[in-house]
Amino acid sequence: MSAANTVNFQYWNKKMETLPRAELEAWQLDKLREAVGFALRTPFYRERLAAAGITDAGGIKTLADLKRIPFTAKNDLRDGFPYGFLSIPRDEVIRLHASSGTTGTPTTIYFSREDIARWTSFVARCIYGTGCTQRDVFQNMITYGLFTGGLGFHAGGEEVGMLVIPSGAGNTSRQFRLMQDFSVTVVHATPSFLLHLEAKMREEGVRREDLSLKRAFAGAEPYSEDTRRRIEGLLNIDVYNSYGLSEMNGPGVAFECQCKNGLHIWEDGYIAEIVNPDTLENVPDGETGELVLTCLCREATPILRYRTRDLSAFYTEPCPCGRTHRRLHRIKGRSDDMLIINGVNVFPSQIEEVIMGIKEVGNNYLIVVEKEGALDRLTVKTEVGPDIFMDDSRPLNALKERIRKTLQASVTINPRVELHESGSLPVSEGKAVRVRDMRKKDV
Ligand code: DLL
Repeated sequence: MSAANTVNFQYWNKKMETLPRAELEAWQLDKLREAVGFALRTPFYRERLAAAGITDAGGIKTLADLKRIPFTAKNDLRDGFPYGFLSIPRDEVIRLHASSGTTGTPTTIYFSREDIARWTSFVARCIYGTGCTQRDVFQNMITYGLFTGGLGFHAGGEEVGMLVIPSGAGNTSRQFRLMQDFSVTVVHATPSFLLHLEAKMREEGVRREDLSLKRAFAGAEPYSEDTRRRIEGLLNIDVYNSYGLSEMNGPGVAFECQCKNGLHIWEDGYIAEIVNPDTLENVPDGETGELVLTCLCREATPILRYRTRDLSAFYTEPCPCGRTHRRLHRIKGRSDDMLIINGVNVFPSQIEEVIMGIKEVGNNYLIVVEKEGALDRLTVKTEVGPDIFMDDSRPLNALKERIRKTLQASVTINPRVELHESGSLPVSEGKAVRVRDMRKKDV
């Protein structure tokens, strides 16, 4: 990556970001003991850890003892709703966040004042590491409220000293107005909202030369490298991948540096493992598996060895930026996202990778799976780009056929392809809903 030769890397906390591995691991051991100490105050972990022979924090002698700690799953957190995982007195808690809870009971995370300060400094580290400074004007176009993306980035942006505009998600006309009025240089949104914004820009006659945008942070949902390139090309900006989850505070868990090649996971705040989701054994470095995270930076709600369901792999070589914290590959999807279509395993991310690589395809798409007799039928609906005329059927049919063939070659399933006019497929303000699996009764 040429960035190493051309970029002046900036670090929010150079000492911690470039800490030699041995010191980083000594720090982790110390923090893991603290986390286990807090966990032992909750009935759930007291029971689970005792069953594993851990009755006090001193039971953790080396980092290898992590493997003795049982995994925690989303359902465990749900079962503990609302206060089962709270490990400090209630009146020392200053905030809660909760996951969307689209399927059943939400999971709630509590924060002490120190927890918020630590989380904020991790988000500031992410933001500053992309080259932002206090001269930047930052429009936070993501949902505020119980969702962690809004307040998490808001606080991180202020910590860096940027001028933060809490615009929230949605309402593209107002977003454009704010961007122009205040010469916004940095935005934060889901990648699907950035694509939607770009399509709306053309509709509303806003040109990218009218904007002062230089960078975007995009995350909270999976997206492909082609989608990143597409957004970068259309808006003429740098897009940085941002990963996090409510159970681990929210955003600020892993982030790309100026090299834009893998996400540094902040190992002074989190212990990351990648396991085989079936055997739960650690996979060799470089191999894909399920990311398991232990939170080292929160006292109010300790969570140990959390099964994220997110699929990723570690990079094996160090990053040219000099940070010692390992990098994760772009999240491929969630193990529970995988579609089985007539016996073939397909990740929605594979489909996105193909269609976003075809330049005539527009910025929005939808994957529909349904039953047709005994068989499953995959339909990929995509919008067309602005240069394609919907009333000229010959080039449309040729495009459709090209998409179908490329998809078939990639996922080995013959899909039905539908082309739709730009702006006609549904858009959601938060995380995009890209898959409709009609085979499931509750859809
Ligand atoms: O999405 C936190 C967040 C806010 C991250 C803003 C980044 C930016 P949850 O709502 O709990 O938290 O959803 C977490 O979203 O387990 C992944 O499946 C997915 N996800 C988040 N970031 C990425 C990403 C926030 N960059 C779940 N790439 C996670 C792929 C992502 N998937």
